[in-house]
Amino acid sequence: MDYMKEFKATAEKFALLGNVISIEPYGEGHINLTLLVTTDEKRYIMQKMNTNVFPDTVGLMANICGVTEHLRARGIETLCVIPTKAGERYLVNELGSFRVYDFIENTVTYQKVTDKEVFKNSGAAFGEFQNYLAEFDASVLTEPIKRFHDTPNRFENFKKALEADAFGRAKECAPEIEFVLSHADTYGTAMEGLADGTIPLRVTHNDTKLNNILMDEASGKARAVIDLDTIMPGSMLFDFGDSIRFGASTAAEDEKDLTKVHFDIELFRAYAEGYCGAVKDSITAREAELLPYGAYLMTVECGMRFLTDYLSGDTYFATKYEGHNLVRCRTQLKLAGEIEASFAEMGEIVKEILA
Ligand code: ADP
Ligand code: GN1
Ligand code: MG
Repeated sequence: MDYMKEFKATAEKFALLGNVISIEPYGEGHINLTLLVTTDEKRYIMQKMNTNVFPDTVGLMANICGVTEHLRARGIETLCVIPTKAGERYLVNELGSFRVYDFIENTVTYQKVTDKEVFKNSGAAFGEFQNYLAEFDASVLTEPIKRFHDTPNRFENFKKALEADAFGRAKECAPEIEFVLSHADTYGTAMEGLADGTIPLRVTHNDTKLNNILMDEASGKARAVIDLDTIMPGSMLFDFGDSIRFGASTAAEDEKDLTKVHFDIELFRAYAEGYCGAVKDSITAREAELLPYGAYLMTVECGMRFLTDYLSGDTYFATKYEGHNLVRCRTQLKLAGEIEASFAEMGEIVKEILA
């Protein structure tokens, strides 16, 4: 696709500095179409928002503007929404719904951990982000996706997709289906704890993978937490767990060679040091006890979601080839099994850190 031709007129509707000289696809997100827009003065990120996943664009952009204004007022670097020339937060035209952010320069996002220290820094940053959200008035937020980390509900959706088997793909994934079905009794703990009050309901990010944080190119310290679409009430277990799911693996989320995919307990330790160090004053004993479970839950849930999407014909996550979601599902289920087998050791590490 000629991205410049397709999206130039759209980009020019925003209050950009300079003239647009190029537009190209950017990053590795699975949900929005992310474009790097370069003008003769500076760079921007323009996103065609995924309105199937996030139908309430008004509420979504209000959440993002509310949270980023709260952060900016405290001197914390964050996404900066660039309005349209007409002063709107986003633009709807015949191509879709678009928003623009300043490009945060001199930063990198990692698709895989290459340095333990950088991963620890990301843990500290997501923990601090949790602290900032705790000060934020949750009553002004809308819930962009209902039941986002309600794993038992995800399991019900998985079973419906399996039952329908609309693309005849179930026969290719018997071991994965068996794994998800046989772990059914492990999915309820977080939702039960939130319902009975033994786990505090907090405002959380809910999508804390390593490529949703910008790290300073030079120092390896975190600069800004991004991808703020899923900020809503949730549990600390979700934020901690999702970072471990993605980052404490020895391979990429879509590695095809499963012999390369392992849960790395030393990466878990590094992240836990960063994260727990930041939230030590607010984390409850029950949350601390369940951090290893949170890592397992987010991993098995993500595996189940990739499998559901594969069975349903790949309509939710962006895929680059047929079978991409199944490849992703396999890495997640392998990791989930290894994490489950490491609960005792992980628990000791958390205890040591919080002692
Ligand atoms: P998705 O919801 O599809 O995951 P993201 O908002 O996470 O989309 O953006 C995809 C990628 O684009 C990020 O992982 C990051 O690499 C890059 N990115 C997004 N926003 C910015 C920004 N403001 N500055 C620099 N890079 C960004
Ligand atoms: C999606 O948007 P992105 O690519 O950062 C997904 C997460 C999954 C993740 C798996 C809104 O995150 O929930 O954990 O893919 N986001 C949404 O990599 O569904
Ligand atoms: Mg993202």
